[in-house]
Amino acid sequence: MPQYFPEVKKIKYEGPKSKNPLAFKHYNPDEKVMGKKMRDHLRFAVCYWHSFKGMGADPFGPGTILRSYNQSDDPMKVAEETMQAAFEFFTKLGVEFWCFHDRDIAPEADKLAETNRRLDQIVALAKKLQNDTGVKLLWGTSNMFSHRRFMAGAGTNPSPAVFAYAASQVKKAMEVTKYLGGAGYVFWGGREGYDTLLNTDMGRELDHLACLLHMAVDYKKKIRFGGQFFIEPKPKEPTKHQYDFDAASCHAFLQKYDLVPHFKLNIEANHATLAGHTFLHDLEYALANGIFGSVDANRGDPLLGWDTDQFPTDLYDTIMGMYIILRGGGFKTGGLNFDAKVRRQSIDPVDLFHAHIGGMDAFARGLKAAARMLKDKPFEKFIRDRYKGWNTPFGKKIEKGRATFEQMEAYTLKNGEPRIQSGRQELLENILNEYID
Ligand code: XUL
Ligand code: CO
Repeated sequence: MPQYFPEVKKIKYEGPKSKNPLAFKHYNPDEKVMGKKMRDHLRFAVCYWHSFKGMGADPFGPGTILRSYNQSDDPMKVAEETMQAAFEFFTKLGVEFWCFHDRDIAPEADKLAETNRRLDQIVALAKKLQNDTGVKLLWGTSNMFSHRRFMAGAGTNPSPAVFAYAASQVKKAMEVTKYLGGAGYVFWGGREGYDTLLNTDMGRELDHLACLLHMAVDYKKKIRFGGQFFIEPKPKEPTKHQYDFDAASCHAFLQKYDLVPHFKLNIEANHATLAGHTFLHDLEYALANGIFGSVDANRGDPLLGWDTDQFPTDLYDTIMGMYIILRGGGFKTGGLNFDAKVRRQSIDPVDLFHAHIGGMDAFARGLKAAARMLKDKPFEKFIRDRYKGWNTPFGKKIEKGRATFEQMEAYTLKNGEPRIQSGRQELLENILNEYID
């Protein structure tokens, strides 16, 4: 079998003192943290679209990256060689999981039947490579945003014929995800939004999106696919406004259409920042509402207003992200999928390794620091104390919904001006810094 990354051997853990750029300094897969192996806490996945199909194109120019596995004129040969290269990469990097869109792994043909046949052919190869290597599928998904038929959306398209095409595509993508043993299936509404309200019936589009998701729920039962369904919030790009704007608007949508029991959220860091939140805000919202599921790990650039999908290296985000995730009980079916791409100037295959090693080490450091914080509980103690007034009979009565305005007035008239307390933000930020290493 040809080697696509001959210059790189299996990446090993060498510890924090190592200067080897092709070694982990912090991610030691079998080391236990809070009684569980790091690999089982972090559940790292490589995404196929950026790492194996993204060649560095941007709105101002075509790709800059050339790979030995995409040189053939035969698109099916390219698909096969790319899949071989991807599994060589997963194995050398030592990740447990991968993720894909249907159209990343096999090229679309003119007719759906032929497209599905091509997909089956490549999925058979993926299944073999999964069996040979032990690498598993974290989630599959369907690309319903690249082809021109989806220019006005998939589930929210004004045409029921396009809706039907989208549903057929989800049906097939769910079948192959099940066949590959996927732990989940993601819905990211790439063009489920609008460019102008002047041509859009928002209420009707939302109803249609819910119809598509209900059909998926029914089909999941029918084919006995046991994986978790995820919705991935994103506020805009490619459309001006996307309906799955952020964790809170996805939650409202799921509640309105009785879909909460069937979906969790796949929170992507750069999508949360595009929504004007932080990654941590959307994680916390999802956990507080019992809908956290998985993470698309990346970061944006504060000076660029779009989805730059950079590899995550910010330790504040990885520490606080892991702290929130661990407080919620950790990943169950989800994981940390690197929905991230190397920069346009990072044209060498080795750059793909540097990028993933950096992201994995950043989350490993986050995990270890979060575990130390969970042991000491400096913030929990402070927060518990801050809200302790609610544990008194007076506070409990309000929380249980048994209090009235008249009682609030009587209490205030009797007790006068409330005693207020410092929020201690500076102290808490100093404490957080102490956990960085
Ligand atoms: C796009 C994005 C997608 C989803 C899967 O911004 O994040 O790649 O993760 O469709
Ligand atoms: Co994503």
